[in-house]
Amino acid sequence: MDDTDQFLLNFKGFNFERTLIDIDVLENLDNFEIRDDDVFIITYPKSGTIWAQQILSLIHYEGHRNKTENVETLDRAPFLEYNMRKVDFSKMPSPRIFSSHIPYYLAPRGLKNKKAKIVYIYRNPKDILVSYYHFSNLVVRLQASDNLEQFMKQFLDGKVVGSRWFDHIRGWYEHKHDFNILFMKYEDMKKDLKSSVAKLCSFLGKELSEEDLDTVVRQATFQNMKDDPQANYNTILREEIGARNNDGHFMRRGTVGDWKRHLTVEQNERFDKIFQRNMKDFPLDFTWDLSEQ
Ligand code: PPS
Repeated sequence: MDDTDQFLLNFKGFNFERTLIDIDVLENLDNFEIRDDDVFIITYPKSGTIWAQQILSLIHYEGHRNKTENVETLDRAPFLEYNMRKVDFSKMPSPRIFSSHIPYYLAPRGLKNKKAKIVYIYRNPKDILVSYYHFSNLVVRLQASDNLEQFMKQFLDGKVVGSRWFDHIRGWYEHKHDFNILFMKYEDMKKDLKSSVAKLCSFLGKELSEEDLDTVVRQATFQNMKDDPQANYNTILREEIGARNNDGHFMRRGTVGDWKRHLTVEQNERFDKIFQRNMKDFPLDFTWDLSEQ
């Protein structure tokens, strides 16, 4: 048995986290009943999932915006495949928000009638690599690595939860016509959160006043989310997921270009070559550093 097998469960060619996954859930994904007003946040891990959970919760729920309700974003936008709290999805009020890392080919069939909406958040893969490296060393359910080099090899080979980043984004993008999907770039959200929230509202068909829009933006900044127990995942990490130390957080740095502090020149060049090979002619562009723009 490969070391990674202890942490990963491969289902139809895609790696899931072994201890959190329920094989019955995976086998029934195709038939999962979709409502027309469902919204799915789909991401490759470490691309801004919990950020999107917070933004969509703030857009949809007045009680989240004005803090009159104390509900964690994990409960507002539970994971479809990692239903840790065993929520009965059929009892969730509409519009339901789900989060998921699944590849396009495991998406419930009902999403293909293009009524329910998908928000796909993507991020430059070097920052994902660095974020994922720290996260894997933090979370007991993921395989720790001795150094970034070791993790980079696993990441590029797809021996991680979410499999190969290249396949995930390519798959969703190349099948975008099968779904009602909006692609949002993490770095654009970072650069201009207000415009990004406005774009999301327009896609979701949700009209917010200027004041509400500002409230969403304020509560979705990195620092405010980091301090917000409903959004920062600190309790979930320590009490449900399990952490190897007390220092790490889901809300780690939240920046663009952190990879420059971690990758050696050689690692960066190797990454670039593999990126070019896999993403040649891919239409979406990536932002590697905000100062470059
Ligand atoms: S997971 O485990 O897949 O659900 O992780 P995910 O939420 O997709 O990604 C975590 C990274 O997103 C960053 N994050 C943010 N960045 C900017 N602004 C806000 N508000 C925000 N919220 C979360 C988080 O810090 C992780 O990135 P890194 O680079 O590790 O800091």
